[in-house]
Amino acid sequence: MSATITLYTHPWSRGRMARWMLEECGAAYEVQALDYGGSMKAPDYTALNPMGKVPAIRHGAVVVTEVAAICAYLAEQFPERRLAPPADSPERAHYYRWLFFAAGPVEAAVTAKSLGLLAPAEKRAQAGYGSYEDVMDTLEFATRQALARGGHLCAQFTAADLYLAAQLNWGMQFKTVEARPAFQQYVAPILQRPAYLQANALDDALAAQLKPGA
Ligand SMILES: N[C@@H](CCC(=O)N[C@@H](CS)C(=O)NCC(=O)O)C(=O)O
Repeated sequence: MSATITLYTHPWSRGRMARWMLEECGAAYEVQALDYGGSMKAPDYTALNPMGKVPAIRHGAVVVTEVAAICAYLAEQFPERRLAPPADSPERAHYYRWLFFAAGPVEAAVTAKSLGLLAPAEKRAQAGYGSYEDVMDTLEFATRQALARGGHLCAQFTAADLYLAAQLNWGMQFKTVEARPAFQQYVAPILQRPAYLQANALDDALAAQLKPGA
């Protein structure tokens, strides 16, 4: 792993998930903290991510945006960390299934719920997430299955657990995800991982350095 990795982030953002993944990988990386509405929307950053959002990573010549994609990419760049099931293993199916479910229907339903913009009952067939309740029930199915097999979505901890646990934890804190017992039991041990604690400590320290409102 020779090329430099740069993490573009804000300490109070989804960038926390990307940093957690970098810590899980044991990656050496530089951090570029951007401010909301300022450097995040400046031309030198929108040239990398036209969305003007964080996180993004630059790794040598490539740029990766979208937290789930960053997690999947890094898992493949650091195979020795075993953060994705082997490509030829049936476990890979669970990995893809729940990683994409979390990045798609979960993210969309939770955001829609928090904005009061959930699809009305007669339009649910057109919404990828269907209904908020169906998404919660499917998450209950996934987390119960994970708990029954040792606490993880696949045979071992993977980037899919990192991403789902981070989303559930964030959502339960902000009350956009119901605090169901299965969610709490699934998330609690994952949040004890040393890489999670280290990433949070680094982002808390970064937040303390930022000027108010940045
Ligand atoms: N789909 C993106 C969402 C990124 C996102 O919305 N980031 C927020 C911070 S959590 C952001 O940068 N907002 C600033 C803005 O839109 O101006 C991902 O998963 O990475």
